[in-house]
Amino acid sequence: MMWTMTNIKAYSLLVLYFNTAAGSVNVESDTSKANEYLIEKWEKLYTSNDFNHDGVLSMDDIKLFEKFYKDLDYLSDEHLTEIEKRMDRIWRSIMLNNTKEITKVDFTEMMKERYEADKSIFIEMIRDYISGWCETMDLNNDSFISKEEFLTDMFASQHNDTAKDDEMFLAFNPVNGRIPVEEIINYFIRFATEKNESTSDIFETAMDTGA
Ligand SMILES: [Ca+2]
Ligand SMILES: [Ca+2]
Repeated sequence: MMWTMTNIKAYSLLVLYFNTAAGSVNVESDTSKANEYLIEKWEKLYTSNDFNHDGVLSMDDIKLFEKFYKDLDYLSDEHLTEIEKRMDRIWRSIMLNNTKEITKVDFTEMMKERYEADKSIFIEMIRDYISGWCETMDLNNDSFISKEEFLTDMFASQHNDTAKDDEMFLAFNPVNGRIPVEEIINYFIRFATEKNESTSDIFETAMDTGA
């Protein structure tokens, strides 16, 4: 059969159709690679979560965090059990990948694999992590983080430099002395997933300055 202009047009449309269809599939399961900047931020996350500074992430770190809340002496046993249950789950499944301890290299490799496998599942995992964290931090359960709640959490995380913690709190632009939980969640998701180095990042800055 001779190729007429109509055949060619129909063929082009067909190619266009399949390319678009393939394109939309790609958007749904974005498997693009992590870049160096993102991997560096995951390394910073690892280091800032090594609460007992022994160079490795393990359950010991989160137990130290939980102990701080226990020692506060004003939370009910019920509330403390909730915190412990929530933080143990997050730590075990998200940070330690259900192992006893994880090295920095293995941690970033795990994050890279999760990120590259499926962006939307990765984002949901990060949301689960930071939401759980905020629920613990929000002691009076009003969906806002007061300076007192923020500092309590920083101390529990062994970040005891009050001046730096203050600076980090102010970086969130608190309104009437409080930060909406939703804002912290969004900032953290950006920190853990944004590949573009040019956007300023509250969490990264804080980790760089050692808050
Ligand atoms: Ca540790
Ligand atoms: Ca609160």
